[in-house]
Amino acid sequence: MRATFVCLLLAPCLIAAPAPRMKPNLLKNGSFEEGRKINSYFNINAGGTDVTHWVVTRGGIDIVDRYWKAAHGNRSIDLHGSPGFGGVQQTFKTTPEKKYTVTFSLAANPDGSFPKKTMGVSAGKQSAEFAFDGTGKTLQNPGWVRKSWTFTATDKETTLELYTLMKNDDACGPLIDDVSVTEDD
Ligand SMILES: [Ca+2]
Repeated sequence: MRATFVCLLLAPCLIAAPAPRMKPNLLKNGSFEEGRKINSYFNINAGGTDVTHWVVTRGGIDIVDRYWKAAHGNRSIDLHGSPGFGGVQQTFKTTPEKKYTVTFSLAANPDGSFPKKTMGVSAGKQSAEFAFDGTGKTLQNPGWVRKSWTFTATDKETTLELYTLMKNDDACGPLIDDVSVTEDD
């Protein structure tokens, strides 16, 4: 009887315990899964919008479907096109003075001649640089790592750009996937 009593007493508490709150991703198509049908990879030059909700910047990029293992889903982006030194950007609503955290997966095109890659992330006028060493990585295991960076919004909307900082290996650049922006507490 005592055990039953304890269970009844605890049950409402367990049900009422708050679930961890998943903060919404302010980006659309952050994993690059939506977009035109492609076979293996597809080069997109600056201004291109073939990756739904994203705009290609600078030179060109490749959207890649299963040629190497994506960090999430089937598709990821090579920030170097075929060839080109590019980036991708997306604009979303923000609240001035609020902090936001950008999180993404980073790797390197395993076919490149220079496995050490560098890339940048910018939000408005703030930016940060990231590096990845793809030495020994393969198409089946690109070695994706999670990176994050926090910025403070200055306007009612913010444009996030992820872009290469490299000037060599013009068809084999840094790889990105699974990008999110969440508002900090
Ligand atoms: Ca993906």
